[in-house]
Amino acid sequence: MTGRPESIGDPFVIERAEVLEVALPLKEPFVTSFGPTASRNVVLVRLTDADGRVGWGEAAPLDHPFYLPDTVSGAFAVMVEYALPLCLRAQIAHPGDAAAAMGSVRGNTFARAGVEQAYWVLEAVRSSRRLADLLGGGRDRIAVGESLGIKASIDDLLDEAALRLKEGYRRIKLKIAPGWDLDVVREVRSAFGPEVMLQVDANAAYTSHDAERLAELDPFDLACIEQPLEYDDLVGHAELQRRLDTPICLDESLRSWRDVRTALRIGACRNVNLKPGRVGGIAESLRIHDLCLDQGVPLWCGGMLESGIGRAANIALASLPGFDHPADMSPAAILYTWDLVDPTYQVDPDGFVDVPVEAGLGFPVDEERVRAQTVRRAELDRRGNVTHVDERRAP
Ligand code: OSB
Ligand code: MG
Repeated sequence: MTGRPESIGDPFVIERAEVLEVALPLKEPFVTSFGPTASRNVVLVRLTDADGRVGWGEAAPLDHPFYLPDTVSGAFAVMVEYALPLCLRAQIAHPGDAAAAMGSVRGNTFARAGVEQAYWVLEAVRSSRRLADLLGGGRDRIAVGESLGIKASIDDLLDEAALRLKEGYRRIKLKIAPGWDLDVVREVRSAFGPEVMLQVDANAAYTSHDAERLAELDPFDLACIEQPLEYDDLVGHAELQRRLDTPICLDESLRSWRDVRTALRIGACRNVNLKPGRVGGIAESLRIHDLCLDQGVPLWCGGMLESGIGRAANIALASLPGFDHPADMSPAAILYTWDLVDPTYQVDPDGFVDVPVEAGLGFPVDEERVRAQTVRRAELDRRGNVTHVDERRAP
């Protein structure tokens, strides 16, 4: 069990908190069953303590409310108006205390996770430890797969899958939707053979009436089918799982430890995608990790197309022993023209990403780029009062 990681124990003295909405230009739109994600902004938190040490966090909901209700604008507002003031006005000696201080906030998991990450990183900086060590992670590298969006043609998809497999990626995940499912899976399976680890992600594009069609995926030996039904339909997933051999993996439906416990108890899934942002942060993620490890449930770290700042938390988390399937962790080289950390991480020819050896976040933040790409910024003082807001819709 992971337990509560120890801290150095002194209360944090935060002098200044900044919230920055930063534009990250995607190389090409990421297309899922809910449509294309063409623009991608993230919300960063930058905490400065009384000794000038800095902790970064990232909230990475999508810009639009088509994946979950959370949006970039909503996260920005909740962080400035509630999440940060609650933390700044509380006694926080351990990052877990930040999660507790925000306990009265319902939903808004991405906003809470972004603020909480900044405290974890600050704790890692002030104790000169690697973020992974702070969380109890043991591995020095993590296995990664790619999540492939819906493409213009099956040939385009086969080309990209071939490229990633050649580059060493250890698993391929295909986005599916009605009309882009059985044929696509059949072609990919026959092109790359039975050895390739393959799974699909529907992003809630099906209904319980599609059970028969989804059962036709069973012969393709998929590692899982991710989130076939609506985000708020645990019972529907439990009924569907009874009709499928393929394990259902839940993503959107799992927004807390309690959700995961319920889902496992009623048989709504047999596989768990854990994204720290989606469940409200790292402290909640550690509890979910322990639950899955305890129950022997396959667990893997999902992604939200984060910048390297958010990905750093995912990498540290995925170094824990319960993560037994490859993570969605495509590097900036695939998704973006550049990253907000420099240097960023790469995937080695065996399909692994190194867990950074440096203390703190583990990657140097490119502050100049962050400032240049900032479209909206707010600043709070040590009492949680907003002292500055500015908006600049340039990038
Ligand atoms: O459903 O897992 C998802 C990206 C944005 C929103 C939701 C999802 C995804 C991905 C990409 O599949 C995973 C990644 O960050 O590489
Ligand atoms: Mg998903």
